[in-house]
Amino acid sequence: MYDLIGDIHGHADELKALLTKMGYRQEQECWRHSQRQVIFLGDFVDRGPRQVETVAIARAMVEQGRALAVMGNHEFNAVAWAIPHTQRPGNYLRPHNTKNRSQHRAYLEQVGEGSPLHREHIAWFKTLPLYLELPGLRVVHACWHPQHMAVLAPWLERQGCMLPDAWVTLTIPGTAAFAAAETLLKGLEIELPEGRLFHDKDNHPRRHIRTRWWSNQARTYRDLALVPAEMMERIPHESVPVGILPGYDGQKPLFVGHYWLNGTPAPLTEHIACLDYSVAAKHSGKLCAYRWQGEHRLQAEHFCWVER
Ligand SMILES: [Mn+2]
Repeated sequence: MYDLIGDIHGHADELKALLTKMGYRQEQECWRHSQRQVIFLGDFVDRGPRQVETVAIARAMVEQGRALAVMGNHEFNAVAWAIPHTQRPGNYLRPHNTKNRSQHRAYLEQVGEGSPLHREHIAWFKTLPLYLELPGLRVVHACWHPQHMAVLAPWLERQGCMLPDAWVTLTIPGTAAFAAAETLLKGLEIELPEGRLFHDKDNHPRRHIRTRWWSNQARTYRDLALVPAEMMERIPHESVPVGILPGYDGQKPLFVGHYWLNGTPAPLTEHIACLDYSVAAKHSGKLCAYRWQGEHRLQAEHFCWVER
């Protein structure tokens, strides 16, 4: 059975505390449990103070068969940052501009940009699948979207990780494959009606909202927006176009990270749990897990977390 762990973002101390709380012990450089395995939901790096140690713990567990893991948008970006752009010498698949560098700076400083360890990390990130479909459950960093998964199929190996040739296509905006990878890793964003925008917490104008993509009834932009409560009023209360959301079939429980939730961890729906409880947020947060016992219907009592 599996213990699923949400976005860690370099908070290795909280990761060790959470593993300890769940009965894992460190032996010979690897955390293990006699009966259970971990599934990491991605976003190991960026932001936090101990990113190298976080990757070391997760990687050792994966390599020794004690854990599975999927890719988060931060690992995807880290790989794209490190791959030279063959058509534009001196450039990279993810542009080294000020905004992208500031998002990635803590990681680059901790790992040593261009160091052998950095290259090892990138090689390991490339092995992470974009999603996992296991016998009793599903795992993806942000959005389970069967249509986009079909678009991505030609770019993935059987184990779900990206083929070497896929990186160029999946990092260049404008293709269906790019949109598909973005959606799985960052969630489904929809554009507001023509001419509408809202200002986010940093007062940046936004034309797109993150959505509760799993909702099975098309309703209004405000109903579907996944924004902090205090921003909700800025989202228009107009109907969304029919068919814009994939919904979720509920055939198996689904675990995601990514959404920076607050409050007491609980399932989003009967069949979907988000385990990102903002461990890397400015003031406080939690590192959150779900201790799955094979159930189809998720249970609030199976969440387990440590405070930062
Ligand atoms: Mn994320």
